[in-house]
Amino acid sequence: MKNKQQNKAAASEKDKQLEGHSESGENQFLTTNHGLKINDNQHSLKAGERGPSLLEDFILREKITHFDHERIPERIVHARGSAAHGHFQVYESMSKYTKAGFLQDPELKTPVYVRFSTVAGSRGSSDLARDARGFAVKFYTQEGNYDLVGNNVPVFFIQDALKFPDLIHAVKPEPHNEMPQAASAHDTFWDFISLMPESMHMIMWVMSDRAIPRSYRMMEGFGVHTFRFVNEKNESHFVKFHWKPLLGVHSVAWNEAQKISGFDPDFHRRDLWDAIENQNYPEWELGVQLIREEDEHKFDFDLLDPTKLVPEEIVPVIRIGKMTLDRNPDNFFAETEQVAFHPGHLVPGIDFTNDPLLQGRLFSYTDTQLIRLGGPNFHEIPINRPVAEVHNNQRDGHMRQTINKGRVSYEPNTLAGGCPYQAKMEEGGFTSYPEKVEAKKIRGRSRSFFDHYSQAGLFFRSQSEPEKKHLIAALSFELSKVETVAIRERMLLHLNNIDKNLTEEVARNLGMTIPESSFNGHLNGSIPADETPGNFQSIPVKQSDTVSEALSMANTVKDSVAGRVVAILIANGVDTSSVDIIKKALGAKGASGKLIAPSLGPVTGLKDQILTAEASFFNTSSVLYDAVIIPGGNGSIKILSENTDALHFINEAYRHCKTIALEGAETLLRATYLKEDEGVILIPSGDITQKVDAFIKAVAGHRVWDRELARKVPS
Ligand code: HDE
Repeated sequence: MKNKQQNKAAASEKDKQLEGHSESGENQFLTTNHGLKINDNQHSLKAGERGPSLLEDFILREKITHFDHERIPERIVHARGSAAHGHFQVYESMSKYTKAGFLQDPELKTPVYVRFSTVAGSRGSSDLARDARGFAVKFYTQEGNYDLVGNNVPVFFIQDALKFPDLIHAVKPEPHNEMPQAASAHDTFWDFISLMPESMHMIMWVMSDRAIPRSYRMMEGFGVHTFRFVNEKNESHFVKFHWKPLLGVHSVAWNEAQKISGFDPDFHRRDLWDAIENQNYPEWELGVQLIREEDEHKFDFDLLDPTKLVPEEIVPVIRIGKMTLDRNPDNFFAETEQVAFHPGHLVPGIDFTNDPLLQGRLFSYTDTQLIRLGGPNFHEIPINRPVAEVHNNQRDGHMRQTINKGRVSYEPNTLAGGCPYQAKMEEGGFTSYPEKVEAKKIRGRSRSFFDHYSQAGLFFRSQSEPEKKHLIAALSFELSKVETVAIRERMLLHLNNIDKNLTEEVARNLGMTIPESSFNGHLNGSIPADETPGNFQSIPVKQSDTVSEALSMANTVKDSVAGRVVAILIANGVDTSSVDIIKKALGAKGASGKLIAPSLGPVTGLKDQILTAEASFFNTSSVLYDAVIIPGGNGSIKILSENTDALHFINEAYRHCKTIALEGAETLLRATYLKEDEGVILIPSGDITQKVDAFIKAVAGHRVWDRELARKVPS
């Protein structure tokens, strides 16, 4: 009962804060920003109809000035993003491990705002760039905001925050000509990477299909760093956070990604928006890997090293709760652009570790908001405001919203009865975990951070054959765009420490041979120069043949088509009852079918029933759909088999390993490149009712990637 009230209170408090201003109501006059009703919004004030404009025109000046200041600086990284509202609920109390209030009671619903993003591109760049994705969650808990600011990759490029500006400068468009946009396939990125052996594990992830997701809804999320859970008794466990999507983890093909960037650069944004509008609410389970304090040094890597993951086979992921996104934002700028995440937004029961990357982040995020959001009061912007009460003596500053009453803005005081006063630990006051630190000041890193290749190898070995092939193709693509041969050579040396076969294939694609290890320059993160030179020989390479099934998307969930979009190709003469059956069957499973015809507008079916084409071969492409189905009807099949755009559409879907079903369409089949496999479903005329479920089941499998191996289809 108490929690129902709390749920309502938190939700309605957040709603109140986000209550929008609507311009569509009745009896609303157009006004200036100061409330003056405007009589003419069409003409500026002039000295005569053909005369000069007057400086006196305060209405013109107000409107133009506001317009001139509409933009704020975009995020330095993660500029391109999309977000949604939702809530989180824990499955059962985690009190044994943490006292965090939002992880105690299964009845408590905590509002969340989640922003997904790419990293390198500008605000207007394509969603489908090859890149890691940001996965930032703001929990509006009753103890204050908690932000879990993670990525869809469990590791990072670098081990120390000091290298972050270098990494980002290297990946961003090159400074002399601002090219290429939202792409790592250029010299400066690979120059830097080739000198940073510690980045090799993350390189394996970003060259894998994880970096071209099918949808934000089908991505895993990771907290990356090791954090701490702290319970009421002040006992700590190390914790790694995971988000597991209930739709499974799926991606598109690289050739497809490049084309989607042209056909619909908003592909992921649209997908998230449409899914929520259609009530296919995306869901993730929050998973934790818990490690006892005394086990900290039992791994063959350092828990503080953000370039390492803890294999799920060693420490299982326990699913502790569920997050559901069920409301689109009302205003992109006010919410998604102005939301300010920060790994330092904590609640009692969660704490940091000494991961040197995390430690640097704790400085960066407030600093960046000061410039981006214009001052120290960004926490007062509705999307950033906690539902917990805020009382402190902070005052004034740019755009202050709160009108603090009274004359006291200091502590301790007697004039305000001592308020606001400090909270004891048992009253919910935050205290840092009293970790013992005894050390000399040093600029350096622990030797336990020096193994840069083992987990890169683990990742590669754990991939399925199609995934390995994609990764090799991605590396070949990226390195072929690098003009400086010495950079490519250095990369081949690194790859050779990861997997010989991988390196040979990439070298072959680049028309190169693997060089002898001869680099004697400075490699970051190798054993320090006073012990051995910083070159390839000084980096330990361990041999192993272990694999981790959790690292391959081949082992993901494949049981849902919710939110998937299927292309239904039709032309005059189509069997409209088949179309009807397909649409209903897809709709029943939360998927949708889009009617695509040689031209937009009416399509006359059998028995003269009229359908309306929602898209045509002029304005759409197979890359925007998850699967293709061609309903029967001799007239329609004949037209489509003679239409080169239709044939290209089907062939391309086949190339991208999609499921394709054809009803009574032997002529059409013969005109395409298709060969029968588990993803090519031939339906005898009139059998659509019996076969449509088999089609939907195949679509849930996402892609028939093995087609590439068996049929030698390029992806
Ligand atoms: Fe960030 N990062 N980051 N980062 N990061 C930002 O903060 C930074 C890192 C991540 O949707 C910035 O508000 C440093 C790791 C996400 O608004 C900035 C370092 C991970 C988002 C910043 C890192 C992330 C950001 C830019 C190395 C995965 C987008 C604008 C020490 C765990 C959040 C902003 C959103 C955003 C700094 C490394 C995730 C500049 C200095 C590792 C998801 O403050």
